[in-house]
Amino acid sequence: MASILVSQDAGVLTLTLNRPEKLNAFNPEMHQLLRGAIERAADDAAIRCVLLTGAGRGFCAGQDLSERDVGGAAPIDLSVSIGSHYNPLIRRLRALPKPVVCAVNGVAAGAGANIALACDLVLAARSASFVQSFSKIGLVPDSGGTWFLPRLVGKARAMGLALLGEKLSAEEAERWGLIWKVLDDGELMPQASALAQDLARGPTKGYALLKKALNASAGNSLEAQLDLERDLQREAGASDDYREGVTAFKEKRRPEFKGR
Ligand code: LHQ
Repeated sequence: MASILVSQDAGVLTLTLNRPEKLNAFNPEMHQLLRGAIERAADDAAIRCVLLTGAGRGFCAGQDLSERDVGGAAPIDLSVSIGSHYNPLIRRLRALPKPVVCAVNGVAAGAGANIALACDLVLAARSASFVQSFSKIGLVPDSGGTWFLPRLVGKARAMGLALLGEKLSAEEAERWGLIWKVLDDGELMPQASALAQDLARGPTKGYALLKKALNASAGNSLEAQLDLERDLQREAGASDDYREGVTAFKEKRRPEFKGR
């Protein structure tokens, strides 16, 4: 069985992490397949939204620990897999010029939690949970965790999550503003797919630009952000979809966006 399942429908590329017996923990093959699928999403204009989820009862338990041999005399250099796999994945998700919806179907732990947080809209099943499990094995939150957490929930909660490594329920995650929405378990995939399909019918170019603006804002002054908004709006205003949006508004009909 492939460790990533890929399917394409109605402009949505659905990627399912598929090592359910390991709660979809990452091994090198899974990284490689996910990388290929995200590159395909970037290159193919027919794909206008990506939906990421997991098979079985977990979303993703981070790095596969059963593949780590920590018994040798020399320590393992963890920066190698971070540099070659995890960091490029986070950068690729953030830079993808299309919305990425994450449907967290079960526990999201370690890098698995932070990969979810790197997506643009995070939905979670009511039974799902988020765990910064790194401290339980003596590690530091990675895959952007130390960047996303304080920005999403504030320093106090970020520090609590990181130090204690306790499970945060999906409902609490929603209340804290860590994720977009919690849904009943049976509703997660139907609603996530419907949302992804809605986004795939949207003004993809405009979405790419607004994603760029929001992702840049954490590192910008208001002055710099105002300049960036001006420049991105110039680009958005030159899109076919802006023309279609205004025309449809005046004609009192639904717009038919082409994504460019
Ligand atoms: C697993 C795993 C797993 C293998 C559950 N591996 N089998 C990046 C780069 C470089 C280096 C280091 O790290 C990183 C990033 C990271 O992600 S580090 C953090 C790695 N992940 C963890 O520490 C999480 C470890 N897992 C857990 O704490 C628990 O399994 C969670 C909280 C995720 C779920 O707990 P439960 O619902 O009680 O399930 P379980 O523990 O019974 O797990 C079910 C099965 O999945 C079990 O196998 P078994 O054969 O006994 O049924 C686990 O061994 C396996 N599994 N996580 N990461």
